Amino acid sequence: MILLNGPNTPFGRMALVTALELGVSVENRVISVGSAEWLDAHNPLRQIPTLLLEDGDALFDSRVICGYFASLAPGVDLIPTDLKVATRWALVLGLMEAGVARQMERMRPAGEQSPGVIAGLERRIARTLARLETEADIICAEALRIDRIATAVALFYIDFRYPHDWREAAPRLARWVERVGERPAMLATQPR
Ligand SMILES: N[C@@H](CCC(=O)N[C@@H](CS)C(=O)NCC(=O)O)C(=O)O
Repeated sequence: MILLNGPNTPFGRMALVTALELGVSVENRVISVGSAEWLDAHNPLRQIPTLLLEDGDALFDSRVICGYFASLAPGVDLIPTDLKVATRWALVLGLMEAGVARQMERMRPAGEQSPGVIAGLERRIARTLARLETEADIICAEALRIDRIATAVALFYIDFRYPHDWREAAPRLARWVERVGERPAMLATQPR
């Protein structure tokens, strides 16, 4: 199977880290999604990540892909049926979305950017980081779980696209993510 991915999408990185951590064999193919008209036939949203299966079917979005990878490694409780974990995962996906949306806004021509939109997204990011820090006791552990993988990927994406000193306000997350960043799956998937 082929994971259609980008060079620095947090959603795609989360999916790839999940596969690597679970030992699921997948070909990671980095594409230019903006010009990939051929992708529409597999995913009309023309978004990455999209997973192409051997039988020609396509799976998206990143949550579904992670769920599929988890189904291939039943010995690991990667996505427990715990609504608190599911909600934390949704929160972290929202953090990724806010980071991506901020980046998209900043890539618009200078005169077309909205400082108000950017400031609103930065406030959303700050609120989310503050909430995650209050849950650090639950997040900052070694056992493989989807909310932890997603949190680590999201924090590194914030560093990559919105470098600022979030660590002072979230010291426990900051210490934990340094350790997680040394895992082979994280080192192998660093944004370019
Ligand atoms: N909800 C989707 C979001 C995926 C997404 O936003 N992907 C971005 C890259 S970070 C993308 O494909 N952007 C291209 C576009 O939307 O035109 C998921 O979780 O996979």
